[in-house]
Amino acid sequence: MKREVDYSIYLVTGRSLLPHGKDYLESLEESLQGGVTVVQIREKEADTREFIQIARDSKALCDKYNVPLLVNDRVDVALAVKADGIHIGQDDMAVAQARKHLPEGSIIGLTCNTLEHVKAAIRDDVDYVGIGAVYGTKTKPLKSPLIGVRGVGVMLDALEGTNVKAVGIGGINSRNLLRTLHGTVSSRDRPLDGIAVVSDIFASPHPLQAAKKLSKIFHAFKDDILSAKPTPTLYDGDVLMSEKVLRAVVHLMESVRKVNPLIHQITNTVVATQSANVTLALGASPIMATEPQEMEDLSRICGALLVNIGTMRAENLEGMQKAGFYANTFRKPIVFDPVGIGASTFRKGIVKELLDTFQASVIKGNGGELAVLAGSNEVDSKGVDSVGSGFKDPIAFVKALSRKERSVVVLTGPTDYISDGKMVVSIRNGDEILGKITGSGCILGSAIAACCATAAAQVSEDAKTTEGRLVSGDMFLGAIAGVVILTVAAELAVHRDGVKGPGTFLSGLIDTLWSMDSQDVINLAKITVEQS
Ligand code: 3NM
Ligand code: MG
Repeated sequence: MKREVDYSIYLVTGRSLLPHGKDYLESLEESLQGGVTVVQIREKEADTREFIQIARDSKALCDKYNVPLLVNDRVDVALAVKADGIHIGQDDMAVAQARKHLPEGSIIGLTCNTLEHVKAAIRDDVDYVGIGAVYGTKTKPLKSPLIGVRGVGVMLDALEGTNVKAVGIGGINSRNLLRTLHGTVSSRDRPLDGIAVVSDIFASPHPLQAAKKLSKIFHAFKDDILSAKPTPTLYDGDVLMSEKVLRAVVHLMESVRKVNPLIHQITNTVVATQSANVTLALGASPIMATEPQEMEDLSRICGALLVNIGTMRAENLEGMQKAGFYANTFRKPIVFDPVGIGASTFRKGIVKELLDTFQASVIKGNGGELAVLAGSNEVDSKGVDSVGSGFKDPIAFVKALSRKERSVVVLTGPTDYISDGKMVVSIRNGDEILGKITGSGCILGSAIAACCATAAAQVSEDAKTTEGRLVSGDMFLGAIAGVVILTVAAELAVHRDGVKGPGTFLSGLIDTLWSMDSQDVINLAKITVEQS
């Protein structure tokens, strides 16, 4: 009989990382008390006799806590101490060979750095794969490129329909764990079965607390994903009614003025002034800060973060990554605008780095941008603009991208499509003149961020107990409201006294956002819940 393994908190030992004065077995025992569920003994320096002694002592401790013990690389050591199994790397003994030597029912895990490795692991019928490295790590010299959270999801997709379990490894710690778990879920909703860590536990002077922290976050995430709670404000069961959406949008618009959220925006130099003015006109407050050193402080106090790569320079990357990292840490909504992602290899690389660092709540872009993000060549782009008529099936497209990125997705165009991965809402408002001012898409990002910040701020204390979530509040509603408010305002602004062309239109738009009321939105909004 094969032992049933709980892979959730998988500790890989690292004696060389122990803090000064901390004993190995003491540290191991504390980590077991803190909630480690499986232990792998990893010894890269020890000679065979020492390795066996360490493994034997570790096995006795693991038995005491009824936790399975695996040995890294060495079948002989595993046999000598009657370990529960073995963990092998791509350069170690072949899986089939290891299995031949080990007793029936032994657990076999394999390190996988690529999709090909994962496919081979399935053919070899291993019990679990260790997917890494997710992030950079100082604990092990890496021979293959970092996978990144989004790369892990692709590998988890490949495990669909198999019994092979998966843990992520490399640079995972309590600060990035929740974001890691959310970011690695596959497009078919398969999460990691566990996370493997060395330094977060072994380098800690308090391994019990370190393990406990990881375990708490892991289980909060698991509870949340299993409960699959519907988005709080918009749905009646599984049903979305456009009437209800409209009422929620109007209510949220009024709330922005009451809540007056602070919106941290790292945006491009072309639109920074008008983005700040639009934010103020909506009743929110902008702060346009870019210095990496102040990101932690700002994340604590802001209501939402907007990241826009329109005039991206390499030196802005650190600030954006820090801002996003802390926004996830403090559970603030993030609106991400991958402006002109298709224009250059540089921008494409930046987007990958950013989305591997933070989990966006809303991603917005035009057809060309979102096509590149999705890896589709259905829509072309020219610089920052989209070319041609768009997707054959925009509804299916936004829904699929939303599921893949696990973020609300806003596809802008003559009709705007918004999806939370479950439903799609389309908005048929706006005016052609929006295409005649620069950055109409960028200011839409500011409007969405203001609405998302307000939606998050309005969540009742009750709903905040969903600790497994990266943000509370209805980001789908926030995205819809931002689009409706800005596009309805554009329609009104065109007919405003004194508006004669693009220049006066921009001032007219800001004035309209400032003075617009609920009735305007109720009269003009064209919101459709798409049946897909
Ligand atoms: N294997 P930490 S990364 C043992 O990518 C190991 O296969 C990796 O250590 C892989 O949790 C790694 O301290 C080290 O980053 C993980
Ligand atoms: Mg190895």
